Amino acid sequence: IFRQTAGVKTGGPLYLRLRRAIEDAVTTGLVIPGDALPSERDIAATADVSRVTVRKAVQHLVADGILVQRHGSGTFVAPQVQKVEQSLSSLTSFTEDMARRGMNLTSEWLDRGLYDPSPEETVILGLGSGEKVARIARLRIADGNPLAIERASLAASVLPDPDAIGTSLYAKLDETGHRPVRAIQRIAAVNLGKADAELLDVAAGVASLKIERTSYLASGRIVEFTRSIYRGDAYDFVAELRLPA
Ligand code: 16G
Repeated sequence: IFRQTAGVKTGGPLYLRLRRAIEDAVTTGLVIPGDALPSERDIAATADVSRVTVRKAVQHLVADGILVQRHGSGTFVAPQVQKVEQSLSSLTSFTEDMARRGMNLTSEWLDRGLYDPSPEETVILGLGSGEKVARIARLRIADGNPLAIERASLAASVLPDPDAIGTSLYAKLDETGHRPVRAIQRIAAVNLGKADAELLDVAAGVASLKIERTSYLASGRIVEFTRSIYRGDAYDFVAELRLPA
């Protein structure tokens, strides 16, 4: 790969050509996720460019989520995630979304339990005095790729035993007659902090999507307040727009 860029004097900045060569190698499967990149010095020698050029190309690829740097062990080809197209017009659960796509879903528990609510949770969920909040936080993984971190808060009266959720929160809520029928969802761009980036297996600072979902029961009561971080390189959110009536 690196030799392709050596000795070529035309065609734009060297670091961009090196970057393109590495990106092409990933896209065409010449190198695969988990492969280690040679050292900066070796790449510089093979490609006949300076180490500064190599560093710049690598930095760009890390920021794009194509490579990942692990402290002390080097630079690797990052897991490549096939983009998920997600409709913004139906109120579905993660489990249902993945099942429809034939993807294999696993979740890693980050937290679950009953807690004293924060003032924000008390207000949003309309908690009675002394009522606890059920918090469940999960890393959601599809076909082995971490796609999202979801942190949900529900009234303890709705979810008295957060440990009893199987794989799907919505399936559990369905069982107990608390499945939401409507939700307001807010999406904003954020750059990943270090801890979340590590969980999602991408570089800190990579663009991602912060999603807040407030879900309602038919009675109008808010049943769920969830803050999620979705990988920006893994999702396309799609909405159908119509002329205003
Ligand atoms: C979706 C929802 C999340 C909900 C979860 C339930 C977004 C951004 N989030 O991922 O609010 O808690 O589904 O999924 O869409 P589950 O039934 O698989 O646990």
